[in-house]
Amino acid sequence: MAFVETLIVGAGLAGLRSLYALREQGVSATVLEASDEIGGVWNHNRYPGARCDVESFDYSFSFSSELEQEWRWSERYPTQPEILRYINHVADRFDLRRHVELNARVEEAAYDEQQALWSVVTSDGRRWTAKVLMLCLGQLSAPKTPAYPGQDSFAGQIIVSATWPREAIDFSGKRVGIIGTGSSGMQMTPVIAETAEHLTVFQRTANYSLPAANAPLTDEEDARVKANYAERREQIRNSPSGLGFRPGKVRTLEVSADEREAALEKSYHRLGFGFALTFPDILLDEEANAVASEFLRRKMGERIADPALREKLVPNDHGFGTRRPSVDGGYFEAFARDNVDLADIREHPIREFTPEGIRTDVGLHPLDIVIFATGFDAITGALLKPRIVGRDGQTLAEKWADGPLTQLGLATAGFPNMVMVAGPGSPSVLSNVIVSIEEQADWYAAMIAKLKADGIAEFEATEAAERAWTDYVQQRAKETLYMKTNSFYNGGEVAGKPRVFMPYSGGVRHYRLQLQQCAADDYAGFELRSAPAAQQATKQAEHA
Ligand code: N01
Repeated sequence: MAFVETLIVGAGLAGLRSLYALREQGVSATVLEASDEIGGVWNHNRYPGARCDVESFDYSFSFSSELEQEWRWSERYPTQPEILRYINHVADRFDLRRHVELNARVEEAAYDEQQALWSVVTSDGRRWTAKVLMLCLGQLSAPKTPAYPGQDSFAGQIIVSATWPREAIDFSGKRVGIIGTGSSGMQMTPVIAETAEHLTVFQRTANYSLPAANAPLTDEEDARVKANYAERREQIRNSPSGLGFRPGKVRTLEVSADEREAALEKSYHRLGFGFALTFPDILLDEEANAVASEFLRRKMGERIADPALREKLVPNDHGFGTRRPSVDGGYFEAFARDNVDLADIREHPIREFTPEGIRTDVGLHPLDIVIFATGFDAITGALLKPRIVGRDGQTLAEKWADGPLTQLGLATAGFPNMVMVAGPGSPSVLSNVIVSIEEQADWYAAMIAKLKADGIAEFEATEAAERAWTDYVQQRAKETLYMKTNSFYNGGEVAGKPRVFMPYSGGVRHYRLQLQQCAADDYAGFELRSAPAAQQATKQAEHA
């Protein structure tokens, strides 16, 4: 049984960055990774067209100016292979790999209250013990796949976008079906359409999307950004979602219709996700949101020539931004091709799979390959996959049965010496997640090193603090339009999941200030104990 000061679970961006931060603070750490490769979601989501919709310069680590200067991104929005190369480069460049155990899927982590130690078992029976357990499991990493009647009888191939096979799939001569029209489905559609004999996109909910305006990065642009990288990073850290965009100052309806149109037009072409910040109230006020939504509907409509198709592909059941919009590279245009069709499964649901394909109530779609681009059990899904047992034998799944409870998105009461990165109660999916990861990783590393130096055996979020923070997260969400629509922000993506708003919507800057304040107040909201609570209780009982 190997002992390590901190055991990190997951070798994606969060796990590797946390490992680096801990090592810098002199804390030993090992990362357990289920896969045979590092990279997390960027290792698994290898579907054609997979790409990040945050700009390359900003979807990267800021902890090393040498790294920033050395690495050359090739496009404005990085592809999955390029991000995976970057992650591998970082692992080698900073000698992180030797602290990563691959093929180590954590089945169970249990807290020994007397020893204040986490004991972790992987699926192949290996065991580790650690003072601190750090969960870096991802927010969109537990794939959600439907189970249709007859699915097993399908004679063709079923592929899940989030666990895409490593070997190349040849779509030529194949009839392909994609189920799901979130970012994954929208990204892969135009790419697969180019080679497939026929492509059917099965849409349940139409999604907002902006054109990606992707382009190769020129040497001039690369040099310009690298000359002022520190300034750019500062701007990013102080922008609401960690993307560098500052919200406009004037409210939507305070300007004339012409000015409004001009402002929306400008951000539509230049900003990608910044579109939501053209005016400060687009995600806060229904009237403002209706204006932005209408503008985007018109823009999407202009990309679809066929009026019947336009009616179906343009969303009309929710406001822009209340669900995660997409940034696409030719999604709507793909439907103009002769080999691409839309199947509206809201109107005509999928009844069953047959050996030949998918049957809806209007007939059979003959298919050779079906792709599930059906998303994830978001934010809590991956955290609840392993059996995590805290004090008094309580599991994390039991503790969070009515929704996640966290002190500052960091930790939960009853699970001492356990923290999570980019989990519920933190900006996570509402931010450029690398910004959130770096913020938390450095904060945790400083905290763990300090508590070690101070001889603290156990730290634990208090119930009062986690209740207060979780209520505050809900209250901030109520100031927005995010609860108006079912989405993976609020548990609406999985039947039976508690409907609570999970990410913190107050922005990365405000979140950072909260973390700083917590540390300055001697880790307010946490109990710090020089000996484990259980040992203290035993001693008290002996002396009684
Ligand atoms: O998943 P999603 P995703 N039958 O949940 C449909 C990040 N990401 O993998 O809305 C039929 O958005 C579902 O329909 P509905 C990014 O944060 C980023 O696409 O439930 N359909 C929806 O259309 C993104 O937002 C990038 O009615 C079913 C789709 O599947 C997040 O990951 C790229 C269904 C799921 O959409 C998730 O994106 C990719 C069923 N049973 C992902 N179940 C970039 O950076 C679900 N659906 C660009």
